[in-house]
Amino acid sequence: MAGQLQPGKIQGGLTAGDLRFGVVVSRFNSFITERLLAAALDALERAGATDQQVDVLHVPGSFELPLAAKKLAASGRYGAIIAVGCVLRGETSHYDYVCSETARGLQLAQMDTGVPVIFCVLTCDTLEQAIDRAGLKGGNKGFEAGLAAIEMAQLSRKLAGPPAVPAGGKKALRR
Ligand code: INI
Repeated sequence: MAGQLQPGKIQGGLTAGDLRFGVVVSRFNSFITERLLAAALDALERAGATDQQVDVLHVPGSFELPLAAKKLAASGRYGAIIAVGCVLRGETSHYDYVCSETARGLQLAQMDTGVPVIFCVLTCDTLEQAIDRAGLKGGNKGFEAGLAAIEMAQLSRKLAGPPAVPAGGKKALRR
């Protein structure tokens, strides 16, 4: 009969547990990125993470985020990496290159390593737009990134669990 299916639900929780997190932060536009960083750390702390579970690393600009994120991810020490940056449109096409390569590089970093890399890079036309997203009208994208890191780290750990399917089958991933 239709409507009886109760599919197994796989989801990551929002508690830090024993997971470790790496945060890589661009110094460029630090007025914004330090506010994003503070909110990301706030989210991790509220989820139960301690000083020993979080490492913060700074790089010159957003363009440098992917390499640092990949190295942190490849170290095997972290459940997730958060990449924090802010790119503001200028008068030339520089903005477009920095945005696209940063996004592409961060996606590659997580796909190559299998470690979640959270994209906390603002790409804005104006400083006002960035301020709105770093603690004003638009909330703080850093806090959202912290929560996303915890959820994806938890989820990745579940998905990496033993593939064995004992009796009870599809419920095996539900913990
Ligand atoms: N880096 C940023 O993070 N944001 C910017 O707005 C920005 N702009 O506009 O130039 C920027 N440039 C620096 C770039 O990320 C590299 O650090 C630099 O090109 C050296 O590789």
